[in-house]
Amino acid sequence: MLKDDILKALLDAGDYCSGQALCERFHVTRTAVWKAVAKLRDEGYTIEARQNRGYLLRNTGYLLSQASLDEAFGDQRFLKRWVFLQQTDSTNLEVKRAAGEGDAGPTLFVAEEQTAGRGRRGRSWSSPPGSGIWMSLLLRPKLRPERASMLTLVTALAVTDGIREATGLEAAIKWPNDVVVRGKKVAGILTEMSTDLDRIEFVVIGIGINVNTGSFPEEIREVATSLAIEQGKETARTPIIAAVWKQFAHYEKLFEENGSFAALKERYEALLANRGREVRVLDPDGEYCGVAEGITESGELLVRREDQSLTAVRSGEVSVRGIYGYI
Ligand code: BTX
Repeated sequence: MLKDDILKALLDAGDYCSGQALCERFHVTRTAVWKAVAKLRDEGYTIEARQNRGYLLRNTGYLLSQASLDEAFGDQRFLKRWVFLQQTDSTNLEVKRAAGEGDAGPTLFVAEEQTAGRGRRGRSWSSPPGSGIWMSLLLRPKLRPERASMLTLVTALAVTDGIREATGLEAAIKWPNDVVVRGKKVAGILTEMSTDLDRIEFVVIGIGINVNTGSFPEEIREVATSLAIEQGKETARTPIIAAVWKQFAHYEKLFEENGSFAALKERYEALLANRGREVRVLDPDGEYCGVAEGITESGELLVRREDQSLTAVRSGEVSVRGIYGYI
């Protein structure tokens, strides 16, 4: 196909390729070249076009592929399988389909683009190609269903430490399921589960990380950021993916061995952006304010209210938001 030939020519050139040279080389019109470039951009390739110079393929080292995942996961033992997809509706849905077909897990799906990326309570998650990490894990943990929500906390810890390890940025956790850098959301976690009577059939752990995103849709511009915006430079995604799952394997093992969050609590609280700050708890029975003091061993957020009483806020029951700014 013309687009594959053009991709190869741009990769080989490593520099600008004039549109005219591409036309002559492949015996096609300028419009055909332009259309092929548009298709490649749709697939997530960043291709710059400059008058008089032609086309330039950017960040070739930053592309995701099955081969780059194979290399990243070659010597780890936690994941049994990992699958790269150029495009999907949602990697959480990929996991559910795989689980329905009997996949034993742990299996990871990573997509370059999601057309129906989702957040909690039916909210949408912006997942354009070429810039982020959109991935979900299929896990069949031996946990009681009421403990499954703690996996969101384990994951937040893994994502935060993974980002810190891979980039050096001071990422922090906004309880329960966001990771923030300088008060803006850089990653989100969506944990879902399927139960069979009183047993977990499988858990889906979905993670979205904004890596090389340069700008966001209007409606999330105020709250969202990316690793590239915070670091002032673009970065390869596979080392971040590898760091997150390395951290996850470590923390999940500690969590499973203890059957509680006890061994993870200290590290979690050290990374907790809410800690010591005023928070507003949007409880369905009435909103209240307080200061977040930390978490309990079952993962609830401890909030000291104005009357000095201590309330343990359960995950999923409420949203917590700082009064000043987003955190
Ligand atoms: P959440 O419900 O906490 O956050 C969703 C909200 O975050 C949206 O309503 C919007 O305001 C904001 N938002 C949307 N897109 C972005 C973005 N790219 N960056 C920052 N803020 C954004 C958080 O839900 C859970 C998100 C999980 C996403 C992963 S991606 C892989 C997997 N597949 C899938 O469909 N979802 C998960």
